[in-house]
Amino acid sequence: MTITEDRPAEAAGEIGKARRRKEDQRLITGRTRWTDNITLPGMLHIAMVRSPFAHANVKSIDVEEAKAARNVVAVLTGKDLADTQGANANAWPITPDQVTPDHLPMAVDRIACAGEIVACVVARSAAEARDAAELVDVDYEELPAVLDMKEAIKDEVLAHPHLKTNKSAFWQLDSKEAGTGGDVDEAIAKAREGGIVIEREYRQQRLIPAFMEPRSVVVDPTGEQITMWTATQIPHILRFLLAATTGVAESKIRVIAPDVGGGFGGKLQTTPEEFIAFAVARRLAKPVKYTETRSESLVSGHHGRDQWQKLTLSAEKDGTVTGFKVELLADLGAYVAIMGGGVPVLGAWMFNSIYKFPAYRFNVQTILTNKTWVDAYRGAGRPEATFGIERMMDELAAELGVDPLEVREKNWIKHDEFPFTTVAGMTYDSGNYEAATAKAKELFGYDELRAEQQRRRESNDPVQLGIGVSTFTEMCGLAPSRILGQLSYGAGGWEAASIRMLPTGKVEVVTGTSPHGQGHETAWSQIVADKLGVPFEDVEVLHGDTQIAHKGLDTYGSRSLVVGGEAVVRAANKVIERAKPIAAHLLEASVDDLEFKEGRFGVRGTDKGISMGELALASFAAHNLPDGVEPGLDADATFDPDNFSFPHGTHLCAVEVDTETGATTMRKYVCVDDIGTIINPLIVEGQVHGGLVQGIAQALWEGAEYDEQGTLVTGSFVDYTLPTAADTISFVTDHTTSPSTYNSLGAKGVGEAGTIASTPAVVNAVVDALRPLGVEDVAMPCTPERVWKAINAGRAVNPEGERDAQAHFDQGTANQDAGTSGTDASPGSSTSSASEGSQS
Ligand code: MCN
Repeated sequence: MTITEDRPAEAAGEIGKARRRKEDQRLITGRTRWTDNITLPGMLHIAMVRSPFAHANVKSIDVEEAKAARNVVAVLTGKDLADTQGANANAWPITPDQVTPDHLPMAVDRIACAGEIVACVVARSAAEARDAAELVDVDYEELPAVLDMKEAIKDEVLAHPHLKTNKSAFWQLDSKEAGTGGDVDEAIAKAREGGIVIEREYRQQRLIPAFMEPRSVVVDPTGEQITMWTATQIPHILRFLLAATTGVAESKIRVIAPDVGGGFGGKLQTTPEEFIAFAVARRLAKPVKYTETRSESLVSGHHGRDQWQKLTLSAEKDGTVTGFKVELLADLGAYVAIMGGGVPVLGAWMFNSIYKFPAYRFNVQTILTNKTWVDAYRGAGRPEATFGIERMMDELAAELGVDPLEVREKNWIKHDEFPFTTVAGMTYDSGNYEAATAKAKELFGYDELRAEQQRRRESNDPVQLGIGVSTFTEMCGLAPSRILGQLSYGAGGWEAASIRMLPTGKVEVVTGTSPHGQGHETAWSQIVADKLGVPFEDVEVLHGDTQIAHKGLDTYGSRSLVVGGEAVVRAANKVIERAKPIAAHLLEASVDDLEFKEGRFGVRGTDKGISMGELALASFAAHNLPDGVEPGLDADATFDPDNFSFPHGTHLCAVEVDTETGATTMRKYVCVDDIGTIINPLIVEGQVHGGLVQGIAQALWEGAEYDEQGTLVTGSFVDYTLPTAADTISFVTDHTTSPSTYNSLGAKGVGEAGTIASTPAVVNAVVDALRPLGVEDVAMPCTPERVWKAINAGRAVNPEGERDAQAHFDQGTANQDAGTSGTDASPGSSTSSASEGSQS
């Protein structure tokens, strides 16, 4: 069953209808304008000269040969652009004393990571610019680079010597100090006496957002304004930061995000390339274009995740959790990017997840290294947290020898306990973990698969079955603004919408959100058609242009529907309110006698009525309006929610692990998500599918790796294992519905849910398959090599497992470098495992 199958194609209203996305026609057929398709008269092309070194002084740059190359117009260095290039800003300093290195778009005298830009060539064609970039001769003095965050924390080798430290910020949330729970140290100490303490260390490997459309920017400085087209998620934030850091008046900058081919957080950034293109266009007074190659994208677009998690969970012997301590090291890379240290901090409110933990502490030390900067990647902080807690709940279940769902159920918030304020201080409005789990178990065939697993274990089947569980929640739609302010977050959490009623009865919706694959044009049309009773086809949605949608906070953090969609609802309600006195006047009735239904004001008890379309024309003509009523029905609204939205769900995954080769094959994946009211089930299903693939990819395939010199060795798709449709299986998706109380739609976000939930489900499944062989963990990505090594290492520490596996393995190949270890696992004792793969 899928979400779309159990919903009528024609829902009663527009909300809930599985509409095909109206934007897809142009997106899929390519009849649209991507930034790289834009060609302006006299346009010049930029190629970047990037450092091959991770850390170096720039002693000199010889540009003469490049300048003399055919059709080269200019070669510019950081010194040339010094006064005009602006700066890459960190918009979320997580502490007042955060150490934040200056981040110039183009380095002037020192570079701090490979791929950093030291010069650019401007030529009449992109090919000529690239060729000439090869001729720029940079004399580097290589400096020692620090690449591993556990080394960096020692401050022996410095990523930025003048800062005297690699430690950027330390941030903590403690339930005892916050008054939201007890003392976690006490809880752990007590459990060491007579309960259970589980200690684990997990690695969130570095990932690279790999959107379909590489980043591209065109800048035209020749008009009254400087216009920038760019493949971004954040045109409004970008315009603000361009203005704030270059001194150009905001009113003189127009940023347009045309159709954007994916972002996944990777385009939630003000990039050096955008600033450089802006500065070069201004300097040469000519339109310019820069489009990155895929290799440039992988090395210099921001990366995601990259954390070490040290987790300590205490419980009573019956499995009731008494405390949870989270200590993170987060590698920020060379600079503190726009969200920077805020990404791991987002996990602070989510590590406790759906559980009623009485005591909790979260802290994170953010660290600077000589690698590409790290920032938001689908889920941003919440996948990491979900992974940590869901892996720990499995470890607790293993310790107790009970089913992983049993220990979760013992600890989760029951459906009649909402609203519930968690130990991290968040108030969850609604949810039903029991219902989602029951539905998921049924769709999965949980008991049958467990029985099959048992059979395979008993028969020593070389292909073992693993079942992974992830009962997750997340918070999306960052809000309200005043709380974000208290957290020093640089922006608000509101969103804006305008509805323009055109004289013909057609409707234009202007939204501050900036979709890049999420289908807002369709969903917002459905909302407006539903609220105003106008045909879906009559609604046009305008977005992503600061001149048209002058107010907005863009698209990230699964905020668009719950904040921006609700702003659309509020604007629609205002349109109805504006139309009401005009309708009453024209119908010669009292406002109190009117009712609005299906796009028509009717007079109760009569057949008299007037449609929205007729009112739009009447208010435009303004020939017969009531006294004091202004012409037009247009309305603006902004919405600043009182709280986040808290989607949740139960994801179940079955994998088959070939214990002879280490290969993992997905067998079945079922997810039941609860995202409250669904606007468009087809879009939601697409969002869930895409999200799942990204989360599964972290578990099984993807990982950025650097060599000892700080060169990204996964710098192309040959080495960076991005999955394709062929790598995945058909997912079974379904839902339960616990409406949100924080917006009138009752909706919760979905854009990141699949990614957040799926990674631990898959790793839990892999470990579950191998646990009888003594395996307690496999470092991500769980490649065949790592799984194979883990089996061998597991066998080495678990004689029973060794006996079980005897038939299949050669004892002589046991390898301890497997990202796994197991120790005493008897109840009442501490257990610990550290997992580290070969990644730095
Ligand atoms: N929706 C719905 N009913 C709900 C929830 C959502 O019909 N209860 C619909 C919305 O109307 C919207 C879509 O689902 O059309 C996603 O909504 P939402 O959860 O509000 O997420 P955003 O629109 O804010 O999108 C951001 C989110 C994030 S943070 C990442 S990362 C991500 C994602 O969306 N990147 C994407 N999905 C992506 N999809 C594509 N194709 N490309 C990306 O780069």
